[in-house]
Amino acid sequence: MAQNEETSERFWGSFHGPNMGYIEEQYELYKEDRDAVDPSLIELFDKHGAPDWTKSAQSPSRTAVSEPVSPTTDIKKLTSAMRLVEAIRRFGHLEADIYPVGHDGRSTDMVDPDTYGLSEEDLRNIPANLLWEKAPESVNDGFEVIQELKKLYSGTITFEYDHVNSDDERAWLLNYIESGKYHAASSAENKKSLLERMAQVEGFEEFLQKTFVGQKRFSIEGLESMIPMLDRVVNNSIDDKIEHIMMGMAHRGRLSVLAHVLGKPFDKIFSEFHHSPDKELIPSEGSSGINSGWTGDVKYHFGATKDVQEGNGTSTRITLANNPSHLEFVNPVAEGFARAGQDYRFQKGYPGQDFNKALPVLIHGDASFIGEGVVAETLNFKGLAGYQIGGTLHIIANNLLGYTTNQEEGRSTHYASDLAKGFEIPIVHVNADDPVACVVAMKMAFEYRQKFHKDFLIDLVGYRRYGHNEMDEPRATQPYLYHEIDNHPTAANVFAERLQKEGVVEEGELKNLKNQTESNLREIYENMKEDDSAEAEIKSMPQALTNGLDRFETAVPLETLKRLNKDLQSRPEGFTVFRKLKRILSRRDHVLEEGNKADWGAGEALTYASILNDGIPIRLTGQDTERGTFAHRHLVLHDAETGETYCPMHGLEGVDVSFDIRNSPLSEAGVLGFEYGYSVQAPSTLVIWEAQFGDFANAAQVIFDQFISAARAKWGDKSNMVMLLPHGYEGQGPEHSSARLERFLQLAAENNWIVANVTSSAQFFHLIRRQAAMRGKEEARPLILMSPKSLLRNQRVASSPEEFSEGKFEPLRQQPNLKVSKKHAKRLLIGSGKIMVDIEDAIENSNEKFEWLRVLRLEQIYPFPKKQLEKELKELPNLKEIVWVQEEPQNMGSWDFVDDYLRDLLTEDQTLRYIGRPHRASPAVGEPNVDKAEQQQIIEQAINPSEGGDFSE
Ligand SMILES: Cc1ncc(C[n+]2csc(CCOP(=O)(O)OP(=O)(O)O)c2C)c(N)n1
Repeated sequence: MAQNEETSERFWGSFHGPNMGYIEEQYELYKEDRDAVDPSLIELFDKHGAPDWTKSAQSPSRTAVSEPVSPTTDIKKLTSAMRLVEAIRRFGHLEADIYPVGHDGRSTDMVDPDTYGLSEEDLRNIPANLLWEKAPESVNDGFEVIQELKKLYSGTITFEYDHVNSDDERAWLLNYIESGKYHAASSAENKKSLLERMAQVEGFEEFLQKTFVGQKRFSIEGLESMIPMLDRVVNNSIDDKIEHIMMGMAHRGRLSVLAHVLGKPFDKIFSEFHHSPDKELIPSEGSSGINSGWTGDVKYHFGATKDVQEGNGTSTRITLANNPSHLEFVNPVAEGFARAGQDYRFQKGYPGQDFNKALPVLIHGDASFIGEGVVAETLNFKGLAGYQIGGTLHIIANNLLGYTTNQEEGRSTHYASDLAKGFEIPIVHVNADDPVACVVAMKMAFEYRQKFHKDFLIDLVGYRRYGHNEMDEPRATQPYLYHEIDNHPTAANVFAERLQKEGVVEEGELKNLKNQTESNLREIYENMKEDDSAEAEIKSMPQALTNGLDRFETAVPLETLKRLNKDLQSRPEGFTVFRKLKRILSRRDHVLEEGNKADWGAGEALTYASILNDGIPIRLTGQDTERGTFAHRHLVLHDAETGETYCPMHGLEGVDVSFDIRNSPLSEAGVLGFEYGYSVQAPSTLVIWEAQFGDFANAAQVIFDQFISAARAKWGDKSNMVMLLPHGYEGQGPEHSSARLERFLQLAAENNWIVANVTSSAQFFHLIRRQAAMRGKEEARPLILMSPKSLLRNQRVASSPEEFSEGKFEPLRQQPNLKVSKKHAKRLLIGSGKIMVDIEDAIENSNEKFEWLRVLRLEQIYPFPKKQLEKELKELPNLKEIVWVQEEPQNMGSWDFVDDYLRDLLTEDQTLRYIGRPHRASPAVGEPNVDKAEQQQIIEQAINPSEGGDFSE
């Protein structure tokens, strides 16, 4: 007999007498109109089907009429009790003991028997197993069921999983909670070592407080249990042979995490409080390094790595990502780290993925988790094939406050964690004063992640013993809360007292443990050979970054390119490409034949194919990137008959590395952070992110500002990732014209990145191949590329086969198709991107000879090719003026950036002039005709000899 039937039979078997008649009647009604019966009965009939006796030939209800009425069988009471049980499971958290301080007094009637009209006697009359199928032996009746379930759901740990839709997961969670597994008594030994750990954490923070009076450290105090929780993650990861733990967290408690989890040496931490220069301090065992760039960062932003070696030869590496002040933006970065750690890229096609290779752990603030949108963007990755990482463990370091802002001012939800519900993430709320419960919560989180490969969230509820930082006075803004905190014993004290009561430790144990910690730290501190008199050392960027990028060879033999193109043009047998697309793609068949040219789409495909052919994996993502926003790419084909997909990059003969192309979710900050993180952790892979239109990238400004442009200088993190930002004035209005080039140029310094705007498919080919070639090297740096829109279909940017098979990227490029008369040149017209193609067009369509005009394209704006331009200028003996031309308004584009460089190169009798749109508040006009007229005016001015004076000899 199936288990369900058995359960239902047992269930119906408990009804006697008149109740059977009532039930039967109700069941008939339910069959006719389910809404006509009490909801509790609907639930019952849905679950157990028809009452057993109605199935047999003889209706026992009639024969049983004379049986005595038992209160046990009062169906109303029973269903009410069942509703109460369900309410405890769903709402028990509302009256759980999860607040060490600051409980706002909120509770709920939903878990009160009175609400259901149930007395103790009513409940005692119901057999336990009617209410709770798997009730422990010791639980005898309904009343005890309620008591026991309240202990499970409303103690110092509580659960929310009603929003999880999967039956399997719900059953697992329910079983985990109700089997008592989670609250199984910890051994005395475990409790003792937990106390020892709590004493170390508290002792460390107190030592810093006493020794470095008034210095910021964003102490963990009030949430000390976070450390044993992380210990649990590390130990479980080692047991499960997880290779990487990738952590992201903000300032709160970071020094404690660095010291206790990442093994950052105490003396290193102390020396940073002295503001003394970096010393050659030896990392503690396994701690393999603390990153640093040449301008550095404040101590509570640095990350670290630590290798934990196991006896059996396996090892787990713990990485804490460097973190900027901007809260929560590290989340997608750490997720990108994890995905990079899980992907196997040395195989054809998409990369293989092993969730067990990397486990991400994110620690959030309670105010920022609910407040910062990037959190939602990150949570949204969890089920997406290109981004999922088999589950992240989230901890909210919930201290009830955000700076000086109270919870009710900071969010509209009941819990800080409520955002996670929409993503069906199970949530545990746990009282930070109960380290046993905290560790148990983490054990559950870990097991769930390993079983279902999905996210899990722990809301660690504690408080903040000091102000936002240790110099802040919180009593000015939260006097009541801090009155309570001031009178509240530390978590270690609360725990020690409990263990004393349980007879696990003696009185004074905690004091001894803390004395040990204190004397250990004092010894380390006193033995530090600090040299406070040492001059502050101003460091500079590595030599490699100052070298020219010229040394990378990027040409590819024509034969190789032809072979790759042939493979790109083939399809698996029987694959039907959509008719219209087939025609478009077939144009690429002959692009490498003599006399032909490869347009942007063909050149781009050859670029990626040749990089893969060099053994370098590629990950290319963005909104609608598989097809390309402007329908030029088509690197994922859809069989017109079966809908199956095929990526031509996966069919390249002899290529054994992955090409991971993905349409991204609609996000910029989240996805860019993810790709950046991926590129840092997978330095030998070329990571490319594409914005749909260039200026949508400004929704990811924090990632550009805090990570991509500055991470190397602050932290030493290297990335060679590419960002493709469509840019160009084509009459599409304010948000579809400019990629806000000026912002990237303003951030350009110390060779932090390359900013380019190229005008041929071969230039793109060499530039991107150069990015790939610098992978993992000291020269590595990101590339910001203004990518084309209308030029994608313009034959003027198509390149001949030799342009791919010879030469390299040219930062400064001659205007094609213009006869050059260096001797007669009076005006040097210089500009960047699409406007130069428009000018090429205008020159060709003009009757003018243009002997007086020299035109150069600045294809790499940063680093500015000063030497090449100097050389050019030397060859123009009669030059009168340099004219910068751009299609962007004067307060945008490159003008402000190039102005200084160009002015520096002028001789006394030369002038510098700007031609372009005037200063504007909005980047482009809305009306296409106006845009066209403006563009025409700029072009005419640029090539009109009378503009700017008479040049006649
Ligand atoms: C994006 C961003 N906005 C504002 C701040 C300024 N700030 C620093 S800490 C803080 C409060 C954070 O509260 P919470 O997330 O609860 O973390 P806690 O500091 O309380 O641990 C604020 C507003 C910031 N660092 N980052």
